[in-house]
Amino acid sequence: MAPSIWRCGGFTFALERPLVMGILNVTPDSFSDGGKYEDPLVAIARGRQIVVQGASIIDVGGESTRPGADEVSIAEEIARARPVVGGLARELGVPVSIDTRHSQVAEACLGVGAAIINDVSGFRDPKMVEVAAGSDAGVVVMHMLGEPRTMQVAPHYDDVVAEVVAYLAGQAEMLERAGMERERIAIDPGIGFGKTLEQNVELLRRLDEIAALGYPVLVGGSRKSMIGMILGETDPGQRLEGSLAVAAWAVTHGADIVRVHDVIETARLLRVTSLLAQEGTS
Ligand code: HH2
Repeated sequence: MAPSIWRCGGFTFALERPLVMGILNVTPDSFSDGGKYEDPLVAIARGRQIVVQGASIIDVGGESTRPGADEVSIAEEIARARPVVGGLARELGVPVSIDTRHSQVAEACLGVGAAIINDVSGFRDPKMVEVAAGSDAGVVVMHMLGEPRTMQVAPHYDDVVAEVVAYLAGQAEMLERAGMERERIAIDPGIGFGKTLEQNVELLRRLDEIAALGYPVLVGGSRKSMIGMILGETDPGQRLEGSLAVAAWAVTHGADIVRVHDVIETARLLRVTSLLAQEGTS
């Protein structure tokens, strides 16, 4: 059955229409917005701006997980993310999410008001499970094959959708066994995380099989290389139309949340798709 709410700390989303999660990377090396928001004051100003533009969630990341990215120290990741999460959580009326694979970073950011843990490694680390279960935060469980440094080296699946579905179902059940309420859990197929173009396309085509698990579904295709490959476009800043196409496809095939760089454009797109999806509007 389709989920009706997603509970994230003190916030509860009624999943009546799709939500925009605005990306705010406070890193020097993210594939699209790296280096733009390293100054916490600039990052906080950008956070405010994307809420005005229509973001219902701000996702702050202090480590790039692009293919081949080098790892940063935990201390550095906390130093980058915590002031921005804290600043935004204090002043904004929307939940702030921390995009991290590291339990210490999640814990530090929950301490300053983060309402969501977005873990691209899908809560594989028992310490991350402990931190999440001991909080009231919402979580995003994402599928990634291996780890960012090597994930794009010849990824192989017999059936990518079946394997991603089984993984997400298993991790979500594990979180529930650890004491987390079901209504706090969202799932994400992890576009671009250990997947070829064909495998990403297959996941989007069969998104309904992921949605059938009954958790809110998040899709993050924004400006990713799958769009670059389809359009022959190497500059991530020139992938807007492709990103909008992926967002429109995702929300009409079961996604509840889209994670995007281009917030105002996506919010406007979703106003149209949401109206078209409503019954009895003609
Ligand atoms: N993609 C990225 C990072 N975090 N989280 C979720 N839940 N889903 C995603 O698809 C996802 C994510 C990668 O994109 P970005 O943050 O723009 O780049 P980088 O990892 O280089 O910082």
